[in-house]
Amino acid sequence: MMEDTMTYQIALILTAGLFWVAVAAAQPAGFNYDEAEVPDYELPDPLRFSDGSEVGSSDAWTNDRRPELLALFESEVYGRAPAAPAAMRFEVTSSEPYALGGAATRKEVSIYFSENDRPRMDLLIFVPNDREGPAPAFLGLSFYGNHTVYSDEDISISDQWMMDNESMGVSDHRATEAGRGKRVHRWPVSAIIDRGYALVTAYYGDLDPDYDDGFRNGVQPLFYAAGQTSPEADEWGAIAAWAWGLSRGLDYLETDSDVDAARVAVIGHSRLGKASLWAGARDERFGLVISNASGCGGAALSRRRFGETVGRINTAFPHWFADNFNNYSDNEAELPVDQHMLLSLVAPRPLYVASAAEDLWADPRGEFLSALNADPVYRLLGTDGLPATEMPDVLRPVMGRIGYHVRTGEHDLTLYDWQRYLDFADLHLQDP
Ligand code: GTR
Repeated sequence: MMEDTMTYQIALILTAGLFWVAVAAAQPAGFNYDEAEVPDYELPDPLRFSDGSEVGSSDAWTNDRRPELLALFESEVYGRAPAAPAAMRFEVTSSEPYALGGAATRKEVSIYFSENDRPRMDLLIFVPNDREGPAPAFLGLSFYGNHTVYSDEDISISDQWMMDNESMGVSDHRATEAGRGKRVHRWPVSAIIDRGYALVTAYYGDLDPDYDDGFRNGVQPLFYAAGQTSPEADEWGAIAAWAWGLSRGLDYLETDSDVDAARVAVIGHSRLGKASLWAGARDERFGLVISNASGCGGAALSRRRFGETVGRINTAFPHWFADNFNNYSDNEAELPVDQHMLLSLVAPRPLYVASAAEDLWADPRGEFLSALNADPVYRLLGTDGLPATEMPDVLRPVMGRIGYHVRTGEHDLTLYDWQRYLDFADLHLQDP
């Protein structure tokens, strides 16, 4: 009997071990997925100025340290971006008051950035009909466009460049009818509406197509100085353009009386989680900021050598960051910042960071540690920060002014994640 139990336990341990070997094998090869192999590293202190002096008060943080860090992330990581163009204008192009069987009003709104038709950002908006006053909202970009978010056949299909993907109905870099509703699992519209929130989305390629096009398309050329043909080394790459677009979405929402622009949560998954964090860090109008599996260049610490690295991300995606970020490829210790400082820039506003246990490429522990190392800034500003000192087990969310969970499964944005974000929004965005 004893022996049987022992055999059983050994079998369990072996199975678990084999499972994690398989999980690691499913990640890009040649990178570290072994906790024991993470070299020592030292994080820069958000509560010390670049000259080494201490940030002793919330005023010193807000007036001096926060701007110092923001400028460093601009020049060294994502690149500087301009203000909204003077020519920006909005046009409501459709409105359906009986969407979702009458539960929501569905609208489409185009944001024009100049007198020209393109570039242009097309918003898809669902607002709950059962509400008192303007609704709080979630705002996020999608990978394959508005028509993938919900299956209604009158949602417009983007005609912009798109990453080829047969299962999303994209061929020859164009979306087709076949993609309608193909991403509903990432956008649980009814669940969001039922909880009293609006949902606002747009296609990220409206801002900047996700390939290395030499910045000829997208929004950057609108702002080139005479003779300029690509961004300077400290100017915006694609992530900053996506983040900029999120702020333009919020500009529109400030004019829409169905939505409470002071209660907008900005959300994004993966590369779009990097964009939602950068949008939330720069633009203090966002009332809540959510990073879903944003990984390297998002919530995960760059100095912690686990999963994706700065060198690899700069090589695989040369158009994502400011050119200056290349200076830190395989040279992370020289970065004047690390990603816990990006999270700190959101303080004291509510921030949620989420990981998935099998998503080793994004370094779940590195994402948790980043949130933990942002906590002192939240506390200096008089909030409760992250109510955890150790990484919680899977499916054990923790929620203070900073929230964190790691769920089971792979790199994705799931209903479980959304339910936690809705719980977190209930804590912080209701009855302001
Ligand atoms: C990967 C990239 C990640 C993450 C992901 C995604 O290839 O290495 O940093 O952004 O793409 O956006 O799905």
